[in-house]
Order: sequence, then structure tokens, then C-alpha cells
Amino acid sequence: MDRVEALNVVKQQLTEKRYVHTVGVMETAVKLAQIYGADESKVELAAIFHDYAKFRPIDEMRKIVSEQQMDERLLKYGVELLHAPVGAYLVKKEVEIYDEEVLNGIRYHTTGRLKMTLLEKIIFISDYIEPNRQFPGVEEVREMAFSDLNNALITSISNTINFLMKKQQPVFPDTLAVYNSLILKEE
Ligand code: DGI
Ligand code: FE
Ligand code: FE
Ligand code: FE
Repeated sequence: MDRVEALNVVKQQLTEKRYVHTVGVMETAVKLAQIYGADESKVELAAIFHDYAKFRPIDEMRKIVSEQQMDERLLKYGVELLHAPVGAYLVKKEVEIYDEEVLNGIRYHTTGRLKMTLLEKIIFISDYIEPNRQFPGVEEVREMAFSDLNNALITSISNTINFLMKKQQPVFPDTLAVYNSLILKEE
């Protein structure tokens, strides 16, 4: 599937604002893929479809998590987490993309996970820093991303954990695990 077709397919699923975000993630991710030597076409595809399920009804997403026997903790830690693994499932089923590296980029773009691949790290960080994102601390991560991907990951995850804790929301265990492993330089 080429870029134009992929963008057309995802556009049908998103609001205008979310589509603009998606294009920003795509452009950022391809730049990072060039810098770090990742597969540009896989990175591009994962970026285009990363928020594919963002506007699916929560009930539908919960049902898919149960029926497809995905990690049950996803149902507990916050509805914001659902669109990533459910997106990977639906992109496979509805768009017929079968590349597991691409699907994992979509699947883990919100929480991260231990032993993230280069593609997964690029999608995760591009989602955070794309040009339309504006929040305190984003500029620091934006600059870091182009010189030290792991450090950018540490800072963005630490910002997200702080954000969740300020609102007394639960932090998904895998997110804490990535943070620890990067701090301990285990990956
Ligand atoms: O879909 P996007 O808005 O582009 O970005 P995203 O997929 O990274 O989702 C961000 C949301 O997910 C934001 O509201 C914070 C939430 N989130 C990220 N990591 C965690 C989390 N929520 C919980 N409960 N636990 C996490 O570890
Ligand atoms: Fe997302
Ligand atoms: Fe994110
Ligand atoms: Fe996103």
C-alpha cells in the first residue's frame, strides 16, 4: 500500500485535527527513520495507521480486547490505552496489513513495552513530538529525539508518568517497566 492510499484509508477514520496530527507523526517518523537507519516504508505505514482506532466506540474496543484475549489489564488502566492494541487488530483485519513489525508499532505506541524495537521507539516518540503537539516540555524532547532517541524516550515517558500521577491516574505497568529499563540502560 502506498502513502497516498494509506492516508486516504486512515482519513475516513479520523477527525480533521487527528488526521493533521497523523500527517505530523508520519513526517516526523520518516525523518527519524532516516537518521537512525530504520526501514522507512515500515515506519511510514505504522505512523499513518497508529491512531486508526482512536474514534471507535469504547464498548467496541473493550469487546475486542476481551474476545481477542488481549492483555486484560488494558481494561483497567484507562480507556486511552485501548485504541493502540485494538488499532493493530483492526488494521490487520480491515486494512489487511500483516507485517508484525508495523502492527507492533501501532500496538505499543501508547504504553511502550520492554525491549521496544527501533521502529516502535520512533513511532512512540514521533507521536509525542510531532509539530502540532504543544505542551510544556515538548520542545526539549523534540531536540533530543534527533540526537539521542533513548534519552528522548526517558524524558517523554517521565513527563507522561508525572502527568498521570498529578491526576492520580494509574500508570500502566509496562510504561513503568520501559522507564526503568531505559534508566538502568538495560536496552
Ligand atoms: O493517541 P494520541 O493522543 O496521539 O497519543 P497516545 O496514544 O500516546 O495517548 C495519550 C493518552 O494516553 C494520554 O491521555 C495519556 C494516556 N497514557 C499514556 N500512557 C499511559 C496512559 N494512561 C494510563 N492510564 N497509563 C499509561 O501508562
Ligand atoms: Fe494514540
Ligand atoms: Fe504517545
Ligand atoms: Fe497519536
